[in-house]
Amino acid sequence: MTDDATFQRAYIGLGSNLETPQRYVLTALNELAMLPLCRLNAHSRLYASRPLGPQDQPDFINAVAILDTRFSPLALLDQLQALEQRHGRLRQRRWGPRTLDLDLLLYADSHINVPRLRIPHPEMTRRAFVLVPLAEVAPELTLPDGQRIDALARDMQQDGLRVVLPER
Ligand code: ROI
Repeated sequence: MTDDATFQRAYIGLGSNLETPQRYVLTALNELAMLPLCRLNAHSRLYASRPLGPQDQPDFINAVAILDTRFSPLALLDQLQALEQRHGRLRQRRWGPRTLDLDLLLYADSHINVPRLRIPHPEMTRRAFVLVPLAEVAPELTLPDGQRIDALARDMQQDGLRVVLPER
């Protein structure tokens, strides 16, 4: 028996659209890899996406990471929020531009609904910039309600979503 048994699989959505968004996302991936009690299992390529919400803001860079963790969901959320703060998370208005967003999308097969945290992330199935990178790293994944991620991603309007890193 290895201690792997205590790791739970979490999926994290990353997003940034201020200053140097590719750098923010790449740095955040490195920092996820260095979190205590966690192992960065995989991450998607980096995608550029048109902003959902107000259009008078720059395009976003989005990616998804698979993080195996021994933190509880709320302890992991604390870690992600501390990481956002360390990046001087700038967020002037709701649905406006931000330097770094880290969304806890899924945690094992958990359903969580507390004021600080809802899992699965309530918006994830409506967002191509989440579903497409998620299907890239976890094509076999199903949501706790049985929906397949690859099918959801395929059925999604992917307008404006394009891979920017690695360059081809
Ligand atoms: N739009 C895109 N394309 N990507 C995001 O990560 C993102 N994040 C947000 C809002 C402002 C809703 N729009 C977004 O928080």
